[in-house]
Amino acid sequence: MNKFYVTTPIYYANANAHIGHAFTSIAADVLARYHRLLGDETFFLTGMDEHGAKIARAAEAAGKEPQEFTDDIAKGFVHLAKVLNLSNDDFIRTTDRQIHWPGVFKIWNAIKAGDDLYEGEYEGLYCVGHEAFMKKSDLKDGVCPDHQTKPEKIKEKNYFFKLSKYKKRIEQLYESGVISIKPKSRANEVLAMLKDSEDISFSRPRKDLKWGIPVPSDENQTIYVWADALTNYLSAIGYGRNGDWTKFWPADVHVIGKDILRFHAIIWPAMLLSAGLDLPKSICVHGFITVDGQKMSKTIGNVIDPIELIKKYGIDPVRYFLLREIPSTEDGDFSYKKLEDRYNGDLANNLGNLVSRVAKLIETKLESELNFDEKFFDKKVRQKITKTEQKYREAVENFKLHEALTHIWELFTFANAYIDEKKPWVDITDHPERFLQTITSLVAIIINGSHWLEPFLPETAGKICAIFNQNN
Ligand code: ME8
Repeated sequence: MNKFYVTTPIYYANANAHIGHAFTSIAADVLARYHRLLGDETFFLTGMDEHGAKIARAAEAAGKEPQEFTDDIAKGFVHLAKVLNLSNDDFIRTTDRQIHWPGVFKIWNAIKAGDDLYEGEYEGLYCVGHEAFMKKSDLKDGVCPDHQTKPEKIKEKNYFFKLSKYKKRIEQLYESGVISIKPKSRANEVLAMLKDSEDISFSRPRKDLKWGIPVPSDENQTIYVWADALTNYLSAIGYGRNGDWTKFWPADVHVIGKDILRFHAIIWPAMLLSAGLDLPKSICVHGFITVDGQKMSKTIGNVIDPIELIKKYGIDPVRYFLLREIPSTEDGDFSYKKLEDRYNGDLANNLGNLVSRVAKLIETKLESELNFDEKFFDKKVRQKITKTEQKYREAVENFKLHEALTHIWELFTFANAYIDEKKPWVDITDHPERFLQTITSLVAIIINGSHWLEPFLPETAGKICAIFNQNN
């Protein structure tokens, strides 16, 4: 049996989730469910990134202790996972001292033992929003273009990680495709970013960053975001604790947004190489969602709360909209109008009508049992189903989830047209064999289509299977 391990980023516990987070999680859920359908032993991980100055400040602003604050935010994300109908097997939190911290200590020590950490003095411009140092050239008019804040000048003692030692090997990973990045165009971005990559600061003074994991054997330093956050992918499956973490490691897919490509495609592989661990097999990178053409922001007041959206439209219409309307690897736009158009056009008119037309024909006109024997099958339909499955699988495996849905819907459109063309009700008395063939072919389309739909719209697929007495 194959194994399949898929992850989402761990989300910052500084604010509640928005549809961007929901999109990443749903996309990863599709991959997990798809691999379960194939029979692979699957592990799907999501969770929270809870340390750092940004979170400590958000807690302070809310008048709470950081742990209490992150507990509340994490509760919201756990609830969202349920509402999104995610099939995650685990939910990791970086504040978990039993589950996460031992893994972080272990990777830190492994990197140190490989002589890849050294003490140095860091002087630079620090953006709290990014939790990262920035170059002057990254700024626009002296402020961070993403957060519109002036970075702080910082001079401090840090441990540094010898990232530059791994540049050549990382370059080869992408040139030879050892780690496959989807879409491929992002690999070129990684190679360009790699050219500017230098050793990175791997810890911060404890006095400036109290809300974090202490460096083993140096209580004056706190482990910085890289070793703390990225290690979640290992700690969750048992790295640093007892247990067979190699059962699922290496990750088969890290699903991420384009904003954290450098962390996952350069820093993470370098850490793993240094610690002598296997590398993830692929990284699927999606774009960003805008709202009515604008960046989502609290200041503009256009942040879309997925829970509210689902309350209004139901889970599957929201999953469908995000997975069909937003091209998986590019930026896409959310609007209520687009969501409603997709809902009415694709779900209600196309799929909804198909299911009710065929169910009604069976209920009112079919007197014999359905028989899926080849002779009751229209060859044209058989070919259409096979071709659709091939295109669907290729699309999912290339992280083109919107295309996979397009292929399924083409099949449903075909089926609706097939009913119009065959007019099965005309055949009931004079050509019962032909009637049976048409109905069998239509039911086969619906059953196959809803089977492939399960990873995308589990609730809808389940309902359709129940109507046609099939187990999904
Ligand atoms: O970066 N459209 O956490 P984060 C689509 N903790 N996706 C979006 C989005 C948008 N407008 N905005 C956010 C962090 N995302 C770190 C990650 S991983 C070891 C550490 C999604 O809460 C997208 O997946 O800022 C992006 O990569 C992620 O949320 C960033 O989440």
